[in-house]
Amino acid sequence: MLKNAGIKAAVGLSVTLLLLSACGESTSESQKVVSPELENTIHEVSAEGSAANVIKPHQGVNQEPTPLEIKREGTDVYINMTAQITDIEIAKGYTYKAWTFNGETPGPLVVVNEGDTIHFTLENKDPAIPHSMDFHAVHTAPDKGFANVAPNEEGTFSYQATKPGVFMYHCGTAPILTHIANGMHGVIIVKPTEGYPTDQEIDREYVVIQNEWYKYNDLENMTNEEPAQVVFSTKALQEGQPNTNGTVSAVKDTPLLAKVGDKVRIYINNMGPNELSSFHVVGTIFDDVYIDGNPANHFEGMQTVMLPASGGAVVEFTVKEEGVYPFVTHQFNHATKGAVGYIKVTSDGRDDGSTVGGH
Ligand SMILES: [Cu+2]
Repeated sequence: MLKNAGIKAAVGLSVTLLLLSACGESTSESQKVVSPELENTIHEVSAEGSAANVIKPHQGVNQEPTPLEIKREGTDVYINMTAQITDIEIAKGYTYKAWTFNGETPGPLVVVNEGDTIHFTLENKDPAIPHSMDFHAVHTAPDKGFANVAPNEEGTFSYQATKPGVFMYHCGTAPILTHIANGMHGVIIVKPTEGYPTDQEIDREYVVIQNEWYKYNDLENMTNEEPAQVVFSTKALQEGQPNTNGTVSAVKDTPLLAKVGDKVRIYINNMGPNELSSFHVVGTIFDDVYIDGNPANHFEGMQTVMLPASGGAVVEFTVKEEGVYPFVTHQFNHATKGAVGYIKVTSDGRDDGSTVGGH
C-alpha cells in the first residue's frame, strides 16, 4: 500500500505551484523546416529557444535510462519504475530535456495479465518536481493510488488489473498537461485471460504509440497551440524488436517487418495529450479490431480506428503483397508533422536492406 502519501502529496502540490509560477515565462520560438521529404514539413522548436524553459534544477541534468524492473510471483507482479530527467531526441538534431519514466518517452512497455495484482514502486529521481503514476488499467482512489512522490523519494502502491486492454499510463501530477506533454506517458497492456478470438491467426505483433510534442515546457503553448510534432514510436513486445522513443521518423527509419501473407496485430495507443488519432494502415483494411484492447469490443472490416486521447485498440490486418505499407493518423496535418511509420513486407519477413521509399 501507500507510504506517507498525505505528506508527500502536500509537499508535492506546493512545490508544483512554486515551479509553475517560476517557469511560466515563454521564450521566442523559431520555426524551421527540418525535413524536406515529399511535402512533409516538420516544424521544430529550436533547441536554443527551448533552453531558457529548462527549469534551473534540471539544467545540465541528463539521467541515464533505467531499465524497467518487473518481477512476477504467481499473480503478484512487482513493477519498479523511475521518474527522471533525460534528453530525448524528438526530431533529428532537436533534443528535448524530457520528464520521463525510466528515461524513455513514451515510457517502457508494461505487460501484465488480467487479474494480476500490481505492486508498483515509483522512485522519483527528479531533483526538483514531484511525480506520480496514473495507470488507466486499475481502479483506485486517485488521491491515494496515484499520489505524488516527492523528489528523491519512493512511493509504493498496490492495485489489481481487472480488465483486459491496451491502456495508457501517465504522470498525474498537476499540471497534468505539462507532465504528459513533457514526456511522462506510456502503455500498459493487460492480456485477457481467455485471449482474443483471433489469437491463433496472428503471425506477428507489435506495439505502436502516438504522441504529440509542444514548445518546451510551455503550458500556455501546450494549452492553446497546435502540436509542433506528432510522432509514432514502437516498443519491443518481444526480444529483438525495435524499441524507440517518440522521435519524428523513428518507425520509418526502423520499419516494422512482416512476411507476405502474415496477419499482423498492432497494439496501438494514443497518448495525446490533446489530439485524436485516426489510425490507418495504407493498403489494408483491418480484419479485426478490439477497441481499447478488450475482446468484448470486437469490430470487423474497419478502414480507420479513432483513438481518443488515452484510447487504445488492438488492430489486425493481413499483408498480401511485398511492399512498404505506411501507417498514419489520417488527420494529415499531424501526419505531416511526423506521424507516419512503415511496415515493410518482404517474401521472407526479413529486412532485405532495400531503401524504403517515400509515401
Ligand atoms: Cu510528472
